[in-house]
Amino acid sequence: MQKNELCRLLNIEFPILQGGMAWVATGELAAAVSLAGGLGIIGAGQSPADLIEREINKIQNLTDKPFGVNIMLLSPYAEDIIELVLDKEVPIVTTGAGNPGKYMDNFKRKGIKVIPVVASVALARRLEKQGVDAIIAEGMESGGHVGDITTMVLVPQVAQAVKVPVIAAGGIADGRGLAAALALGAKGVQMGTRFICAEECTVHQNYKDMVLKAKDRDTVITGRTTGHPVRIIKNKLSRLIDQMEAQGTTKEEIENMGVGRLRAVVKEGDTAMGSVMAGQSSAMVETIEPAGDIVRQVMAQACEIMNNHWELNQSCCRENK
Ligand code: TUI
Repeated sequence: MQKNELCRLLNIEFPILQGGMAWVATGELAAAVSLAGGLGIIGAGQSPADLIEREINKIQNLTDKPFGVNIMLLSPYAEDIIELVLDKEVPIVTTGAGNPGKYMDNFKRKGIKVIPVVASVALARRLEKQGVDAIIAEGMESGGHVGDITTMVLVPQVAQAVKVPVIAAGGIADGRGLAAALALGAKGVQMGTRFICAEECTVHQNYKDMVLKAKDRDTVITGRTTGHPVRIIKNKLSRLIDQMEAQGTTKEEIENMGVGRLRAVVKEGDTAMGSVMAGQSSAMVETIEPAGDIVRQVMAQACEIMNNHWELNQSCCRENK
């Protein structure tokens, strides 16, 4: 396949980004994705800069290919991470859970490509004016912190509203999702949940097993009352938070309930009281395989789907001429 606009912008072979999931997206995972021709992204989450520096060192020792770091803007360490990516010559930054506008000049001065995640058309428009290089439009099917619009509805609207390339995220786990995203006007996809089950992903096996087992209705959005809704796989923690919300427990108490819970499932495999962040596409993840195989399969399946529509495409074009 020829490179498209997004591949040229990021200097990658395939328009497939791996989500920069906190604690989950390590240097090993990101390296495997970048080596296969996609874009691997390290998730800085709420970790201090010294931990993320180690992950950047890992990927820089494993490959010369482009990679990214995701900066979670609600993190108390966000500014330290920004210093770090400026210092380490990280080529691409994605941002989540906020507006990276005030840091744009610093990134641009270093030639860093900036790709914010948005969950609304309004923010996409604002950020394009501030000079971002591309935009990830993330639907509420995603895992972790989510907005309230589905991918199917958000992506075409963002693609119409901005000129920079749009990357679709949320609910995409295979080539069918990539083909659909391209049809909606995106130039590529970002997948998180599918890569939790990559061989190179170092999370606890219990976390991977929970994603593999999940069916269509097994995720839920928790913490709506806090203003930071988070999609996780249903478990004891999600039921407890539901109860607290129903009883009118304060926002602070509910937020405190979540502290350290993602780390607990990633490191200790606590699937009962851990925050098992994963998207609705968990139901479509069935195997653990190398990240490179995932990238190649997704690409091959999307190409096959697009080719299969060749006849239909020809007949429509004739009829509509
Ligand atoms: O950021 C994510 N996913 C995340 S962050 C995370 S850690 C966390 N834990 C508890 C509470 C909050 C975060 C786990 N998963 N995805 C990108 C994303 N960004 N999704 C939605 C947004 C978003 C939402 C509102 C971006 C900007 C925004 O508005 C900013 C503004 O100023 O208008």
